[in-house]
Amino acid sequence: MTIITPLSRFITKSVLSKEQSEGVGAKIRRSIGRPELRNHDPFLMLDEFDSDATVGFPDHPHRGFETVTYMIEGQVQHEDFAGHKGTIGPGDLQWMTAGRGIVHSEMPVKTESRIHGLQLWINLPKEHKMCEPQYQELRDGQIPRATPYEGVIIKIIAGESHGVKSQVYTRTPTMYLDFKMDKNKTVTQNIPSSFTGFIYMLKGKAYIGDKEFEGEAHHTLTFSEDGAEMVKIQTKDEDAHFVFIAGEPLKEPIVQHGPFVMNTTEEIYETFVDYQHSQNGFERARNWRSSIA
Ligand code: FJE
Ligand code: FE
Repeated sequence: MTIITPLSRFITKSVLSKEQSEGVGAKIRRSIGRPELRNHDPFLMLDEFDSDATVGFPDHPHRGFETVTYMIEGQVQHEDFAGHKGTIGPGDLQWMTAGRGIVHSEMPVKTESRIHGLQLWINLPKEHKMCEPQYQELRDGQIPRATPYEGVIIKIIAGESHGVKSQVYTRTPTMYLDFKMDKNKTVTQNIPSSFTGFIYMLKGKAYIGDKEFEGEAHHTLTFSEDGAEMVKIQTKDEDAHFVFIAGEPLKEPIVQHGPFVMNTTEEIYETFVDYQHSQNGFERARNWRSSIA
């Protein structure tokens, strides 16, 4: 018997993200997490935010997962209940492991006319859900690039591409790549056979897989789960900008209540109690108010 492995993953679904409101007046396009894209283990949510600077995400908690903020344009300030504070500018990355608990505020720098970026929520495996919070912060210039061909630039936010590796530590094995392709280019991207993944298009058009499935801006294109270890991506008469995100599914039960993501309803209940009583990781939430919101 011969088993024929397809050359490239193919696209199983293409879903448009329409604009909606989140936080305080922020305009977002939800990719992963919207009704048609609910179960994408290990990913919980992907939002493309694109707003003016009058809006934001004031003081709110997280537990049990990671938030990965990647700026495209403009600047977002953040401040947490432990005094960790900073600004994320164009091309910069903030990889925040909330672990047992973070309360923070994410607000645009008020002098900016536009804030545009992506926030990805990655679930944590059971053994890491209650870990100490950690930040991995990289400026645009510190994120490595691969240029496999002229006119193809890949920023390696997490994982590996064309021999270039990211130093970001991923508790949930994750690849996060930012592709900028000129028109009429072809590139292949390796992907571990067990990973689930998708492309989120930011600009232009790309053709994915051997069947050349067309992807346009604000669409999420999910990969087949057939074990193929490569994705073929082409551009034709337009340049393209997209992110390629893939990860090892955790295959653990998920109980999510807004910004808390645990394995059981019991753990979610304990989280409410911990947050309410400022304990078990939320000690510093007591009477804390951010200075930026
Ligand atoms: C959150 C609603 C929210 N997408 N994109 C409920 F809006 C948020 C939240 C964000 C967020 C923040 C940034 Cl900087 C970018 C985002 C949702 O903060 F955490 C809950 N629970
Ligand atoms: Fe947050």
